[in-house]
Amino acid sequence: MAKKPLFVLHAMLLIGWTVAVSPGTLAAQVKVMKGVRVPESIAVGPDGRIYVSEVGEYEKYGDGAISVVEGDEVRPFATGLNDPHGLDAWRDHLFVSDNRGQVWRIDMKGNVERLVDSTQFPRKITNFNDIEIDEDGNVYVSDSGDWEGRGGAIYRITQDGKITTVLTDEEAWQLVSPNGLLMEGRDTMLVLDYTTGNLHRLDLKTKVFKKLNGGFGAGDGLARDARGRLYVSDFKGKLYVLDTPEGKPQPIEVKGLVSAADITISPDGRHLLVPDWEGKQLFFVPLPE
Ligand SMILES: [Ca+2]
Ligand SMILES: [Ca+2]
Repeated sequence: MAKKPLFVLHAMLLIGWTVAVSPGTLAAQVKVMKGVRVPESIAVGPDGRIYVSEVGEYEKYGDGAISVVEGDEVRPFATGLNDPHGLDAWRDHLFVSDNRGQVWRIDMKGNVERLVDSTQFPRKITNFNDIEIDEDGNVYVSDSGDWEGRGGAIYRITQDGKITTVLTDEEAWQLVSPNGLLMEGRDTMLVLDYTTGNLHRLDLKTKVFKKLNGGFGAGDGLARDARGRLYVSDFKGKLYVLDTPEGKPQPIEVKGLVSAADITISPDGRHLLVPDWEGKQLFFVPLPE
């Protein structure tokens, strides 16, 4: 009887070792959902389900949607949007920044209401990108600018549609193409830049804008897990994990990932959800140990 358990243990260790080092086996652990209509952002809704913004054809109005992941399918939930980008939830609504210059508020029945439109902003709108919402329901939107180094801005929008300019490229020259936004407590926010690949911390009270890290290529999305680790996506198809915003970025290799857009953590807290814009697919990547 003594020998058999020893043999079983040995076999289990071998299997464990194989799983841990074989790239093929690791790739199989990453779940992929294909046939998504140009996904940009992914978020967990007020009901705990996974929602994704689908741009459809870029620069085409009316064909964008927010869809919901149900089992192995991605089904339309709210339609008639333009080029929906950043997606986030607050209380019982989803909020979407639309690249064509709108911010949409969507209830849990899929009814779409326009919170604000481009004409209401104090500056010319160029490319609305990410969205982030603080605990009071203030909606922050990044405008990534005209892709030629001008027009970058971050705005704050209240739940009744009042708009405040938080920071512009005229106030901080390092704000070139702000994309991913992530709150850090009440008064500071992380800002990831698409053109420079730099990560900054913005003090929302003093407007101090400080570089923390860099080298993130076409920086797109930011996410934080329950352990406080930071995840950064590069639209050129790379993912990184950092223990702190100032820490050393560790790459996460995902086979077949083409362009990683705006990421989030899954409802079970165990996966990084990655919309792949050019690959038209969603990746469920297990978090590192
Ligand atoms: Ca579209
Ligand atoms: Ca984005």
